[in-house]
Amino acid sequence: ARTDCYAAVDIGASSGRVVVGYLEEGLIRLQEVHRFDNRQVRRDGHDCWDLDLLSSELLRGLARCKEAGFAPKTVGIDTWGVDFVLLDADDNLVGDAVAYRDGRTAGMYAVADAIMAPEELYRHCGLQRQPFNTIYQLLALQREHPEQLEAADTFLMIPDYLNFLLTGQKAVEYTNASTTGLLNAETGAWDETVMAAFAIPRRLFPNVTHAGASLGPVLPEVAEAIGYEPRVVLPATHDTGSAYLAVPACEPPAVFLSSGTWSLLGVENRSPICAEPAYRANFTNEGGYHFRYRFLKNIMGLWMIQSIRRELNGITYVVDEKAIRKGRLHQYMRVEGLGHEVDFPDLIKAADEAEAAGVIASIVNVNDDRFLAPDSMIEEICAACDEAGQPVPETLGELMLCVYESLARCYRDAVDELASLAGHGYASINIVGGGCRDDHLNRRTAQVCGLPVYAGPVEGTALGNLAVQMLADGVFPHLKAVRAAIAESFEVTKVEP
Ligand code: LFR
Repeated sequence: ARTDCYAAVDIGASSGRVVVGYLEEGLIRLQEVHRFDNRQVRRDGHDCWDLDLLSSELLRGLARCKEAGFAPKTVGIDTWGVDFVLLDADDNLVGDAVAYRDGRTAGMYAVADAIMAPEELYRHCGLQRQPFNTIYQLLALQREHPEQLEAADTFLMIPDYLNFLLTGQKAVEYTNASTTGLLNAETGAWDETVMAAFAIPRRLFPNVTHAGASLGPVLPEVAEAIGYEPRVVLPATHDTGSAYLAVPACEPPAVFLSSGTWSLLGVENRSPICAEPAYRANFTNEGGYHFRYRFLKNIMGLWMIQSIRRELNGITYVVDEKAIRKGRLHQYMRVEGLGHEVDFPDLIKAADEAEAAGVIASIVNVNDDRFLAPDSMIEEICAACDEAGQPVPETLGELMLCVYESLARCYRDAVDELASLAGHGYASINIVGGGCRDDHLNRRTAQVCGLPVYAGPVEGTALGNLAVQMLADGVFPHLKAVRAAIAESFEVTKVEP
């Protein structure tokens, strides 16, 4: 098997993949060896991640590398941010890995604001306000299950936990830790003032470790199961941190957009911006690789489109409860002539046709929390249109046009905010991630924002993950060199406004 290669395990809220990367004649080559659907399970009244599913798919994916002829030198794991597990002194899980879209944080803004004003918290942590930030999840846990916090010995985020399963080492990686709301934006260390104010026990939190660090070889039983013995290296374990690393930054100054379940729109800065205007615009300062900061905004993103697709196909995202009856929405939306499972191209086509037919899109505020985890995304969008006195979509095309136009306008507003915060305009939008394959969205983004869109690479997150492993192994001397190799190795499509 080929050994001069690296494996990126990239797990998003909707799907996970294992991608092997290696260098061939100076170009970076990728091979996807495993892909799976992620999902949540309902436990003890909450939507939770299925850790058994994640760990078994992780092992299966690593084993598939070998089956595909690779025995990667190192493995790096990235996932979505903010979510965590607690381990007791014997390393057993305490409680469930509650998922960030779960409703447990309802009411926690009020609890938190009574302790520390949100602008003060922002001055410390520089994190955009989102109901699911780890700090609000921990406040919810304090109220519902204080005994869990008492029984806990260690706080690990999801990728940290998977790394622990692979190596037995407990480390909390910096980029993902920066999504907790507990890390000081300036120092990059746990903010003890914030932790003390919110009575979050500092003892649970291992000191932060940085991307590029090695956690050593996988445990013998893991090596046995997968058929080789890689070392585990920390990439930017926050998927968005990895994705931003892979942005080729065509036509600067460029706005970056990592497009997946979320649309993460922003720029890369050398220092955090925690002042009042950034707070008001609700931009975040997330920690990036090698002391870079992602100054960005979360936009609801493809989640809305993924949810519509799942709903039309009668698939549930959360297993057990909240099941959506198959067929009901088909009829309601009068989707005709499909006769097969709805896939993304069908949804794009429906929007294209509605646009060509001159449909005027209804517009919703995609960043309204009502779209975070509605029982029915379709009904939620229709209700939002209705409440705003706009035509309620009656066909799939009208619905999709509404989502696309609303997303594109939200992008435009965020670009405008960025420009006014930075004091200068931007020349282009660089989109990476699965969403950059959506031609309708690319085109409308270019048109509505009035900027050229550069779309690609699609596997941005896995690439960014691999980039840090290659840097750690000395394949490239510095970040600039990897980025140049990425720009040269992957096709980027330009879409004119
Ligand atoms: C994207 C992402 C975002 C984060 C959200 C929740 O996958 O990591 O950056 O805000 O998921 O963790």
